[in-house]
Amino acid sequence: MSLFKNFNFDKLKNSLVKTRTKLVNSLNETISGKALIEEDFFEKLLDILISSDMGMDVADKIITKTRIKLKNEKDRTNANIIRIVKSEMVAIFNNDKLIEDKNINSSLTPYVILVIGVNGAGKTTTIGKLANNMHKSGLEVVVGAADTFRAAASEQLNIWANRAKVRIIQKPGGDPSSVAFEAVSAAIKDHADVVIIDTAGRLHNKTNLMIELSKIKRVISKIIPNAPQETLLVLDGNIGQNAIVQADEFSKVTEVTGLVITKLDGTAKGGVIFQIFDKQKIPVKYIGVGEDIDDLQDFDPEAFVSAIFEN
Ligand SMILES: Nc1nc2c(ncn2[C@@H]2O[C@H](COP(=O)(O)OP(=O)(O)OP(=O)(O)O)[C@@H](O)[C@H]2O)c(=O)[nH]1
Ligand SMILES: [Mg+2]
Repeated sequence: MSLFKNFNFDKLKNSLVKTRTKLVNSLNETISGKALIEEDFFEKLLDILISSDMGMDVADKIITKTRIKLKNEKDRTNANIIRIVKSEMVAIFNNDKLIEDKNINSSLTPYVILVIGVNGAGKTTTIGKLANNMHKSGLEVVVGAADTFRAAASEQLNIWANRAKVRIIQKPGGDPSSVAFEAVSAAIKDHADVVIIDTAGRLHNKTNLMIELSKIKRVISKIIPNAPQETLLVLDGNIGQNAIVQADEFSKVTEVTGLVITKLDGTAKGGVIFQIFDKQKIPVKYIGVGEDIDDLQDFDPEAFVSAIFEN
């Protein structure tokens, strides 16, 4: 039984138009008409990479490695430089330990996914899209509306659950952990494959957040000892550096096993995904490329880099 694969290169390319326009146009301006690489080329390249929010460390890593590789290259054409830069961008994501297995081990079912993140990051929307993708790939999904803080939150998830044609467990005004408990119990009873639990983004402080998340986790693990098997942190791709701060904060509060970067369609700073990964070393599992139900894709570094460069 494998999790869905939702991937559409054209859609990805279209969603990254702002990031691409900024990065590729500046790059073309920098290299056009130059037969040989000049020293200041690398400085300009550094600026270009930083301007897409890749961050100084990542940009520096890419350039240092590109320079080293170029020393042994006979082909010093612009096309070849770009090829090396692209491969070094992809290499940022290379980490053997982080090669993820998206297969669900049937002995672990239901596979419980807890979704966390600040207010407005895109948690509920991501759950709707994820539930839809999984349902379409033949998995039985239950979603739990454990964001009981806001009356409209449950209704919003309900709309997504209807669209995705999956079951929802909700208890507006109730205790988040009891919703989580009921969602997992219902999934076991229904022999469902996956449970996805929505949580509130608005928590007054870190202590509250920690208490609530650990309570949810404790309650779930009473039913399934190794659950939740996945804790996805949803980060808004538009917020640049703040996403790093949020990832740090949430990692202090609870173990985060995967990242979802949303709203990449609205930003010219799509490079932030490199920086987040480089700093956190947590696999980026999915990316949000729009507001529609089909707009959640598997993250593939190679495709992502190609989509940034292809016109
Ligand atoms: N363009 C775009 N918009 C997105 C994406 N993901 C989410 N959104 C929008 O972001 C807004 C907030 O999304 P929600 O899913 O409600 O965010 P949330 O994290 O559940 O928010 P709270 O429940 O208030 O904590 C909505 O208007 C979504 O349509 C995306 O990938 N692209
Ligand atoms: Mg929500």
